[in-house]
Amino acid sequence: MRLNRITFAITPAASARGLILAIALSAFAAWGSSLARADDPSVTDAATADAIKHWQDLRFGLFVHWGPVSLKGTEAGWSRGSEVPAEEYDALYKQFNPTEFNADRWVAIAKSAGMRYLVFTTKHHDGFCMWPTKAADYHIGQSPFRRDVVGELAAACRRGGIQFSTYYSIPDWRSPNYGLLSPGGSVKNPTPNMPRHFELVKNQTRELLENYGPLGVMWFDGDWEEPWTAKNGDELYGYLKTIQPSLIINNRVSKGRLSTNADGSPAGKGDFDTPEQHVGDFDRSQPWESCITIGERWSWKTDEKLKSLKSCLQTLLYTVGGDGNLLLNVGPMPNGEIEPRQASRLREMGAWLAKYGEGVYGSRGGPFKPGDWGASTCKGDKIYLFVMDWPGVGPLTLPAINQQIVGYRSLSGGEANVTAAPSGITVDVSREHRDPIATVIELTVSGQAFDVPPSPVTLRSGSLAFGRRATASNVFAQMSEYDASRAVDDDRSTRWATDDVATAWLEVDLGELTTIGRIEIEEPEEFRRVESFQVQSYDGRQWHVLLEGEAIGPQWTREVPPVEASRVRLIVLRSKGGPTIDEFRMFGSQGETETTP
Ligand code: FHN
Repeated sequence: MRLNRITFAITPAASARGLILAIALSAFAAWGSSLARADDPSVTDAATADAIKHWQDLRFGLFVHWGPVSLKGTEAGWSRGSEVPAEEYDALYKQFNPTEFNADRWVAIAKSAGMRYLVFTTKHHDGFCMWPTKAADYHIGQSPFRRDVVGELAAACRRGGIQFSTYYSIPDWRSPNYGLLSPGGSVKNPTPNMPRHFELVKNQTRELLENYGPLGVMWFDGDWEEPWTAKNGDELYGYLKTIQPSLIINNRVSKGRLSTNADGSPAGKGDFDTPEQHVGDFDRSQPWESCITIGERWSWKTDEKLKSLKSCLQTLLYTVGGDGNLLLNVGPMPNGEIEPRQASRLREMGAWLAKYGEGVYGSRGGPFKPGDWGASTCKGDKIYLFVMDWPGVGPLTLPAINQQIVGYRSLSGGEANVTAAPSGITVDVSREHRDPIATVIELTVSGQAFDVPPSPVTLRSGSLAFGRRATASNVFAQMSEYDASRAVDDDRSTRWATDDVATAWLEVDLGELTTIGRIEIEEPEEFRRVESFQVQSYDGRQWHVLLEGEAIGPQWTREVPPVEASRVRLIVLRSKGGPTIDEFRMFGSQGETETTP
């Protein structure tokens, strides 16, 4: 229990023994009252609820994956015993001396991005601790660097006024007690001792709270591994709340990343959901945070391919529009610096947010749900529209709402033109003032904007595949959020994704013979992997090759001589990594764009 600073008005006559006794009694009282508070579910829930509200208002945080593995430029944990022999990996700390590490500089970079909290990997699956833990013999204090990285970061965050949180991996593939070993948790430990591992987890997470707390979030990882049970997670959740009632704990303390399992059963404990490498679904009931990399990897890699400014900012806007937080990850270099390219991308984000980000912080998602059109947030009597795509030159049509629109203005330049009718709300800004990242329009309504019922906005592409039955040869981890239907939903914030396969197919059933004159395919900017593909059509008797291509990219469009087809499929013949497609669209001789509320 971290003791509050205890001060006494001490008369010269007070004896040292009396002072020690007074401090001890006061400390015991503080400890006892905190336990009492933590035992009282109403107070603990209130503490958690207040902490979650504050955390949600922060909206945007920096995730940092860093450790001695940065010397190899490979993934933390996962490369131990695969790209890097385990013995070599485990000795990396002996040469780890990041002389350019400066916690205040990291915090300054986070703040320049508009980030308001920071989550740091105190211990990843490789078991190395970035603080001088007393509970294990494998930590930063034994490296040439010796300094307490976690402690310096915690202090710098406090100085910088941003919330500090700790990532802690439950899996420890180096530990003789954990149930799974390297490479990548793929080897069963013949002599595990999970009760002892549980004690290590409790002792180390208590150290983090007592030495560096109060923390914002204890960010656990490792939910997918079977040696750890939901019962372990629930017990650990309760234990940590007795140490810091206001602590927020993510749902990876238990099993699963969403609050309900695929079969609808409730998942284990956790204060927020943790969708990874994608924007979570719109959800105002369960707090959630998407964790996403600024490049392709979590840890440092020399030739990392960074996402564009547009991709990073639109990811943030889609996330807050869904009522979620975004935790955007960087992997610092072995010398302790955040790579200048990544720092620059973050500063660019901050520059845009400084001008147009009013609706990002302290707001809630909706009422207009995210979609191809963009996203929206609300705060007080304001609705913020982040329009990312327009139906051609025309205005955007939004569903009518149950409140009056009493004012509007463009925050990103030009004049907004807004009209409201029972059929819907039309919103327009002249083309020259439409921001390529997002045109930001503020609506003022007659009541509390959060009370407007959420509704979808559909920017119909006119694709004949829209909503049609789609199937695929492979779906990532069999997860519905990545199934074939996500490639025909006219929603670029969703995608069909696959496991790490080199070939795959995606097929659309049009229901009846239909004339096809144009094909459009969209591959996510950050996952361009297809190297060779075909588009084939089925005329009721046999398949015909319609088109062939190599790279797809963000917008691949080809006209074809009109052909009759009842089914159309994309066959990926070669891909570096599992192919993933945002949209697979097909049109008659002319595709139209229209919006319908
Ligand atoms: O295996 C880890 C991975 O290295 C990274 O830390 C991510 C971040 O959320 N979590 C696990 C993969 O889901």
